[in-house]
Amino acid sequence: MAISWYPGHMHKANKEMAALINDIDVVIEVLDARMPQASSNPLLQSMRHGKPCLRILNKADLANPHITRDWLDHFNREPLSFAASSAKDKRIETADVLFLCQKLMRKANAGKPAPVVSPTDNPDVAALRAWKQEHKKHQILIVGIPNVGKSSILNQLIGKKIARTGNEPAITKGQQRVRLNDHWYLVDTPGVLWPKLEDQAAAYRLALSGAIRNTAMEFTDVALFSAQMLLEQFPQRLRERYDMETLPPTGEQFMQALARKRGCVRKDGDVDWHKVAELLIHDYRAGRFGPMSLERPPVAQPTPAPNAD
Ligand SMILES: Nc1nc2c(ncn2[C@@H]2O[C@H](COP(=O)(O)OP(=O)(O)OP(=O)(O)O)[C@@H](O)[C@H]2O)c(=O)[nH]1
Ligand SMILES: [Mg+2]
Repeated sequence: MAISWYPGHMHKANKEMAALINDIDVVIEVLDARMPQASSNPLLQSMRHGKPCLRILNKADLANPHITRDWLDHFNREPLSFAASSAKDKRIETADVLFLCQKLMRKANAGKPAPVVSPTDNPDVAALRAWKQEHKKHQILIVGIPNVGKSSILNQLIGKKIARTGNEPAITKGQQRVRLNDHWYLVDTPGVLWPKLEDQAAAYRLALSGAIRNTAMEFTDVALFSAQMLLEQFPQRLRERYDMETLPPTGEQFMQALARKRGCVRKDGDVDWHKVAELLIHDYRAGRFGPMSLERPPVAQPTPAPNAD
């Protein structure tokens, strides 16, 4: 079954973000460190209107730290973009976020022409304008897919639990603007996806991560996809987690073997597919296979030598 989840509240949230973007200084896009590609919203690039962007690769405790480092390098190579990671046990610091946001704003303003001061300008008015510019309140918009940890990051940056968080998608229902200090405001937003999830393999990874509401996906399909992927890419982790010396060759056979091993069987002896699917998916979400990155960044192209063909 194809995965698609774009309810009305996401359409509304996307429209509200687009309406606010002109008043925003920096966008923080929160990505899932295990799958930065699948969790990156393609609509955001056009919606950003060239605003600088800080990517926070969150849930880094669940990802392979070496691969997360490669992703950070990848995003740091983009124009007007910085990236940092954050994890349950090693949260990103407010001072670091503000430092990166200020740096991004300076970069963004560097290309802009200086305001023209007319010789007839009243010096008081000019001074007031300069003062206002200097003391302007800056706004950071926090965006990202559902359940990726946006509100947790907002709470961390503010230093208290202001935004509701929870381990299911669509906890945040509307925009919330919060004062961080005299100069900065943060705007938390509801998690959004986009109307058509073209890359269905990526959509299945999102479903596995917990970004798609349970009622919008078939648990068994997601588990079969995941079992096949884990068999191909992480067989040793499966062997260790489920204490299986040899692994069946296909995802379906693996799920059947796991069901029998863990008692996910109906009274009539048939496999309880929903129960065993839940077992595998919850084990992944809880990080019980150990830190695991499902995507790698594209290989960086070497910068050509000045006189290269
Ligand atoms: N392992 C781990 N879990 C995290 C991390 N950050 C947040 N979480 C958990 O992820 C779940 C979702 O967090 P939220 O902050 O509510 O996510 P959100 O992006 O605001 O979600 P929506 O508002 O529903 O879009 C919660 O159970 C958090 O405890 C992290 O760095 N590591
Ligand atoms: Mg939230």
